Amino acid sequence: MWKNLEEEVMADQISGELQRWVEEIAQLTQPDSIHIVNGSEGENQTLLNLLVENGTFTKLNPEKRPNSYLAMSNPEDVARVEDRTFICSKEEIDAGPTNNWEDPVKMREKLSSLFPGCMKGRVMYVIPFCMGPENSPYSRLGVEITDSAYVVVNMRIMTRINQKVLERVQTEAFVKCVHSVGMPLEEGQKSVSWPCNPKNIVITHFPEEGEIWSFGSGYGGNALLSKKCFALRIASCIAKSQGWMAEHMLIVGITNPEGKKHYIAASFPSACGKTNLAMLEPTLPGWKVECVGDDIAWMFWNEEGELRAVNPEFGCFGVAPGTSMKTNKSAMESLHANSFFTNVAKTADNDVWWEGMTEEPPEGMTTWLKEPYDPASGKVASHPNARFTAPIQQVPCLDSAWNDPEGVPISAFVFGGRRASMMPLVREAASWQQGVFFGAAMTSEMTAAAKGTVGKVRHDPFAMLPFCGYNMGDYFTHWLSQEKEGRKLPAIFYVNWFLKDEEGHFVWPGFGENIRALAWMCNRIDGKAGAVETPIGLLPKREDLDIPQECDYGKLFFVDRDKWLQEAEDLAAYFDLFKERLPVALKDELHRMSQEIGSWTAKDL
Ligand code: TSX
Ligand code: MN
Repeated sequence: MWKNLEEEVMADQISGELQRWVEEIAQLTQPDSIHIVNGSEGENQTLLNLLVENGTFTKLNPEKRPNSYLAMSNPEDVARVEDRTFICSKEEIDAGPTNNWEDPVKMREKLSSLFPGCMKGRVMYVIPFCMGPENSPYSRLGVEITDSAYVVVNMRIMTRINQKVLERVQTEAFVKCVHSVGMPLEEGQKSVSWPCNPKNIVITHFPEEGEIWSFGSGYGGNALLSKKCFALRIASCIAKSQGWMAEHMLIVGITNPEGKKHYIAASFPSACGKTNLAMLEPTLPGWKVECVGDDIAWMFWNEEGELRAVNPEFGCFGVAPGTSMKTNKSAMESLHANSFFTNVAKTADNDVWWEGMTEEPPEGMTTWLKEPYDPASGKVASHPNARFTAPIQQVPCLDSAWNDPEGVPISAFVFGGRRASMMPLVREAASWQQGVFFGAAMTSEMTAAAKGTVGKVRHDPFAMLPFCGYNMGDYFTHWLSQEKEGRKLPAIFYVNWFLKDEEGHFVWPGFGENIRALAWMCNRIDGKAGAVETPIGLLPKREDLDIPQECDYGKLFFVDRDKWLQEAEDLAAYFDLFKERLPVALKDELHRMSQEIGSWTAKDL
């Protein structure tokens, strides 16, 4: 039964624990055949042809977008499903109040009802992958077993897959990832273009074993297990026990006109334009922003006490709608070829389109639901969570150190959120403890892009709410514990690009103009810019922040006492969720802030 697409014998290809585990999963899932993925060009082309043959992929117009493909998913399989995502630690308290917990024994029983025979009639692919630069002390290995060829070709863009990595996973430790679309085929039954099993979706993590099992979905973070499941949920658990950090952060290098460079890592909840910031085109002359990563950062302290960051990923899996030459030229250019698109619209000339790409939709499109597009219908052409998959090496503003095995040194963390009022444009934490408080207190107003009530404020500490693999209270403690003798602690900032005036107009131009706030941060790190102490942190001195003429400093930095007292009350209630696992330091920070705001009178900034 051991054969791959070329009918070779599997036992000749893999050995050790990998072989034992692959055999075990094959016994369980009963695939027709097994293919060990090596990442070669030829193998990739074979899979792409197969995906076109099966109707999963449509090849896009090679004149417009060479070597690129479009997939339309099952309409019931379009996003991550947080209510079917589980952390199965032995003790419920170790998953914490913000995760779904299930008893690992019970969950294994549930998996035993789902996985037997689930790959019948399909090929089982074994994908060895490396997260982070190869030959780096900071990289980690994984192997994903999947019955989805779509997953294989996407993983080939998103992670490092090659012969060398295949050899390494036979002798080195790796995270075990098992994935099935959950749709076995009867003898002679033909598959559908997007196989899945929406009613039985479950994405489950065993942090103590370092294992991930995912069933029923072929989409994004549910199926590309390297990303949210491994690089964030499981890696956050490993990082906690090994003293490093796995964060939901972009990484950029910012160079000032004198040529001095600082790397920053920044986290934002969804719908705040994180990918746009990762590829920012600065409007201030002489400033440069270069991209190391757009989603995840793994960070480690080196012997010199520097915090070094690597991007564990090898590609970008970004939200397409809203991406345009105006909002993100770099992203648009990185998609010119060798890219995949999922749930965007198809144009009459076999290219792609999504809401926001151009002001006017082109004529004669097919929507993500495979229907003719009618602009008068009021229905969208692309799904709001439609995605592009693009190789990171195609990002034009890619930083020269993007693949450095030693990582890049982090000078600052930036947290942010979308708030129409009261959160100033930018502020700096006066201490590490206050900075951790900033992260723990992160909030964002929901937009129409996500489900939920538009405008409702949602807590999303460190933008890790759905991605922390253990108790969030312990995660706060882990952040606080980074403050140690001999370490060059990064500065911590909090930004809000989304302030509005009384008429509901944005008071900050955002996008490339955000470099002005980033420049103030760099100047603060270099000791070249002043700040004013307030109860909510350090605000830029008027003369030290270069804002556009049409902007009003007073509107960008007004500290509304009543609103902040309300915010403090709300935060206290949120923090109560974590009970005895909430570090006292955060309670202290909140208490101090409330006290100071209560007796604060706005001084001239
Ligand atoms: O990504 C955004 N960023 C970060 C850019 C580096 N967006 C898009 C968010 C949706 C994902 C923004 N939207 C930003 C921003 O800084 N700011 C805004 C709000 C805004 C929208 C439109 C305008 C101004 C601000 N238009 C004009 O001023 C003409
Ligand atoms: Mn993300």
